[in-house]
Amino acid sequence: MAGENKIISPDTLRQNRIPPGQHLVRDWPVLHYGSVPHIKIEEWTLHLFGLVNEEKKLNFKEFQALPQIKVFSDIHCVTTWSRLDNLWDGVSAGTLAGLAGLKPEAEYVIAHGAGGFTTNLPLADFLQEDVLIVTRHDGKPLSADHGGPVRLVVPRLYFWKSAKWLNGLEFTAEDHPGFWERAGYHNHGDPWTEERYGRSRF
Ligand SMILES: Nc1nc2c(c(=O)[nH]1)N[C@H]1C(S)=C(S)[C@@H](COP(=O)(O)O)O[C@H]1N2
Ligand SMILES: [Mo]
Repeated sequence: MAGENKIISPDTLRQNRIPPGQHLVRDWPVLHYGSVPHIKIEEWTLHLFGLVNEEKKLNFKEFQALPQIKVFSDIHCVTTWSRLDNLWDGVSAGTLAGLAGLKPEAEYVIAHGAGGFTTNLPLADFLQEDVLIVTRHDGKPLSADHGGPVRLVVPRLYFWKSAKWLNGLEFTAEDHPGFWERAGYHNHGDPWTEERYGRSRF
């Protein structure tokens, strides 16, 4: 799937790119809990911690010095809108995992966003080649509304897994359901099998 340094998310190659129960939008809705934090680039850091060989805290300059790639992907929000044809720039999840070095016990990733937001995913989903820690969308710096300066993008899961205002990636042996997962969303969130809501609440 890799071109030069552009990854085509495999879901964009499906004959029908709209998962069941979703509809297409052309704009890009803004959705999150709470207010938008305005994070200065000079103050932003990304903490790689938990079950790693070498804990790291990267500033924006160090982050930008890592190999940059592009990912072409679709967005599927659990509130039923889908947005196709997004081009993202950033650093691959695998590059960051490799930088810190994962301990063999690591099975899950907890993505941390500003203000205490978390979302959880299995390491296997995080390490897919189209998972990106993003600084730009369609050629422009990511706006604060959409999670800038840096957010996570996990194209193959519902968009709530794509933590905005990302400031930490924690590698764990056990699963720790995050903010929306504890609020009733599904623990995994595959849009193709409609893993929308958790069994406990709905
Ligand atoms: N930090 C943080 N990230 C978050 C959320 C949030 O509440 N806080 N909401 C998630 C949800 S539910 C969605 S649908 C997407 C929306 O991203 P967008 O506003 O760029 O469309 O962000 C996700 N990431
Ligand atoms: Mo959402």
